[in-house]
Amino acid sequence: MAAKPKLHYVSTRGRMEPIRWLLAAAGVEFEECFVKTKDDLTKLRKDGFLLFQQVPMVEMDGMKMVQTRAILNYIAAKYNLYGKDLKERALIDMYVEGLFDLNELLIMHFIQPADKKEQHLATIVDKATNRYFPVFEKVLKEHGQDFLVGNQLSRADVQLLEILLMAEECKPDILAQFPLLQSFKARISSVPTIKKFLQPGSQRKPPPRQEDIPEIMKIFY
Ligand code: GSN
Repeated sequence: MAAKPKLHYVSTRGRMEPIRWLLAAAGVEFEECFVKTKDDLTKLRKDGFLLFQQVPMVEMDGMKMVQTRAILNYIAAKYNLYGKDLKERALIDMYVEGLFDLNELLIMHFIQPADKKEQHLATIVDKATNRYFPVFEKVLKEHGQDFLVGNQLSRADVQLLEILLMAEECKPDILAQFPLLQSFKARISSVPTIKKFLQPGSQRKPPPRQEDIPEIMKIFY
């Protein structure tokens, strides 16, 4: 049996969380090797394991893969979560890249200083509800299907669900004006592999706590 993918990153969500989500959705078990100190990161670099001296890094199929998007592309293609032809793939890429932009805002929210949080939240809510969520609500309305692309589960569904849940952590009623996103959330959450990942005790990470941020910053800067 092939070895389980091994994920090298800090024990927070950050850039690794979409990778955890995608592997989980694909039903792939994985191991995590947490970078806990700057020395841990230095060791990975000295061992020549990090192409650009950065994590996330995923050991998988004999490769030491870096660059979040490259890793996600590989997993999506390998586990048939990347559309059935080039046009579906292009659509999935567009959706996913939009979601990455929103994800960047959400990730930054958790590390905002207390006096900037409110203003940052207003930006998130504005961008989520006026730019990103209407796109996906419209897609679902127009084709009337259960999944975003090609009527089958893809990485775009997995990443959208991840973002919807994160956005709700920032503002619990953020989906109020989006009935189809609400039913999408319920539907994708009940896909068996994803349902399992959403249960307590899985490798899904909680939102970072403010008090953990300085330790994480020390590792990378
Ligand atoms: O998407 C990617 O994997 C890369 N384009 C960026 C990876 C990255 O920035 N990794 C950070 C830690 S995760 N936080 O944002 C990192 O390894 N920083 C240390 C460094 O020397 O850049």
